[in-house]
Amino acid sequence: MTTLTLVQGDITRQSADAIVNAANSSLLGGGGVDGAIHRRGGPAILEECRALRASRYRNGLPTGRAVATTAGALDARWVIHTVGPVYSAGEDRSELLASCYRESLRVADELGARTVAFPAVSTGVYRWPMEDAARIAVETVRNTATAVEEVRFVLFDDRAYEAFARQLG
Ligand code: AR6
Repeated sequence: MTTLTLVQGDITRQSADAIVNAANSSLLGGGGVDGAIHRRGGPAILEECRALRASRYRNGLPTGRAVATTAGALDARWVIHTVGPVYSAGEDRSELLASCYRESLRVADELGARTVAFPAVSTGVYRWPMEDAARIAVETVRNTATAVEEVRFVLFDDRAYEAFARQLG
């Protein structure tokens, strides 16, 4: 049984077995959550990301997939990097966003993580409407079989927190 919880705040301040990063395919960092995770987690994370780019993901990590690295100086054992889709009004990319949550939980299960903290993937730079992103996130986690005991959504602002709270009911 997986418990879904909500927290408002900075995901880099969370204590969890795994912290999910809203990365991009390059795995080499960026703004938003990604920038914050690399800043606070320190260079060990980027080092492992570079090694992944030189081996398993020469062409980058595809959208909707997930891969784990060390969490460096964060209060976690692993960072799970996932690549959300850029929102498109003309094309339904919901399945790719759902895949980010499913794949991250699959990686978490492989690692044996019991608590996993997620940001609202794709809702920043990638412009996914918050209400819809919250629905996809919550529905997908509820419908995924996993040994993870707690999935914690860590929302940066009131608007995001309230959108996820409405979905949790
Ligand atoms: N903790 C929790 N949530 C945060 C934090 C934080 N420290 N910082 C931002 N958010 P984004 P994306 C929220 O843009 O849309 C990067 O450059 C933010 O308010 O981080 O998936 C990557 O390298 C928003 O609700 O990720 C990619 O190029 C949510 O986290 C691209 O952005 C996601 O915003 C990925 O874009």
